[in-house]
Amino acid sequence: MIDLRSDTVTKPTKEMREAIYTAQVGDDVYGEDPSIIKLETLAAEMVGKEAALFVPSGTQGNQTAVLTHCQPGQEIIVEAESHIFYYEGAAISAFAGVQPRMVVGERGSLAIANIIAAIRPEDVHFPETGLICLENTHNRAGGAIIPLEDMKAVYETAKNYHIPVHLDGARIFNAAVATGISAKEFASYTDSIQFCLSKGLGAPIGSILAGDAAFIERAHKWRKRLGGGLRQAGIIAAPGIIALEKMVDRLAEDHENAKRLAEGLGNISGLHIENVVETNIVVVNVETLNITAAEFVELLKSNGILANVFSSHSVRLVTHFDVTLSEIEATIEKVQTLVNSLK
Ligand code: TLP
Repeated sequence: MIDLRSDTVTKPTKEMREAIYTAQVGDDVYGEDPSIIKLETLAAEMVGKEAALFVPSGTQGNQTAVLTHCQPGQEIIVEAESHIFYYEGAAISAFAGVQPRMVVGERGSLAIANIIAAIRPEDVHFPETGLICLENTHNRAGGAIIPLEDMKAVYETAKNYHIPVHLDGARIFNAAVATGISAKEFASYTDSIQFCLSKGLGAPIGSILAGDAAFIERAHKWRKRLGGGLRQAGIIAAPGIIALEKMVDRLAEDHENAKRLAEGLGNISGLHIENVVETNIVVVNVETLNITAAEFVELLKSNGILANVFSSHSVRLVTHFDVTLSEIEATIEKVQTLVNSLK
């Protein structure tokens, strides 16, 4: 099977597995796990924040951030198709007791005028705006990169209104590698950032939440409340260290493969590439084939290719470490044959 469902499917490398075996561990709830301390120190440094906290998943990292920044009864500004809103089971409302204020973005970027229009003035009827969330790269905008200037403008606006900014940077290193702008620079226009070790960077488990020292201290308590206080967590931090030290630069290969995939699929009559491919996500529309995305995904599967339904007529394919260029070429050929058979 050629698995293009997500970069979350990557398996740990041999070096990561060896690191797991030999990891120095301690009880992290007592703050005594040397591998966790090493990972958090490295991670904080890489995104230019005072402190970092290891969390088991990106979702828990985002939710811990919302819980730490906000009070129940507040409203948070989110892009209308952001992961925090779209894919996290309404956890912001269920756990943090905040409601989302959706702002429709342009390729994931929020216009300043739309943010200002969404910020609540003081009024007895209104919730307070407690947080602005950004996502870079933006998953449902097809891995779009939010330009650094846009992040800066949002951050400056937020500061004027004394509202914190959280970045869901699950794939911030994809943005960094694609632009040559460091993750640290992107993160400088945020109060907190969550990024994933377990996507393109190939670690089996884990994400990082980073921010200033006081924020991370409070986040620590929320992580515990959510059940994310882990004991000998060095076992899972060890591959995360390798992910950060060795797996960042190679993301460029995934981006090249995604561009080749989009080019190959885009040349097949009946298929339309919906997104501008900037990183590792390709969104293919199949509507003109008179077939639904779910049906197309089933056909792909019976031809040895795994992809995800993205909307009624579009399918998402994600390139990653465990897919080679020759598998990308094979995918293009198989899809061509499949589409021919439908005509
Ligand atoms: N995204 C997954 C699915 O949940 C949709 C995927 O396959 O792309 N932020 C962003 C932008 C993400 O794309 C994801 C995962 C997360 C947060 C959550 O990370 P995990 O899966 O570790 O909870």
